[in-house]
Amino acid sequence: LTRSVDFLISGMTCASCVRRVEKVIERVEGVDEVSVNLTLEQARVVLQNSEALQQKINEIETVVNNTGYEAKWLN
Ligand code: 9UX
Repeated sequence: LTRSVDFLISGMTCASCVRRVEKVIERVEGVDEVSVNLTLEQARVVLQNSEALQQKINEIETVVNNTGYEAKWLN
């Protein structure tokens, strides 16, 4: 079972930014798929369903923020 979660990602200005954000999110345990759209400034993340879903969302925000961008969960 998986869940799709969307984030607003601020601060990306080129395709390399997009790849950088995708890579750091991909490394989070429990993440199955990541797709970042530069124009929409959004990331769509497919996560394995878990009872720690909110913690996973917080972790994704933190790794993106630590990479120099700003992620905000779109709930
Ligand atoms: Mo492109 Mo993004 O030269 O930080 S990688 S702007």
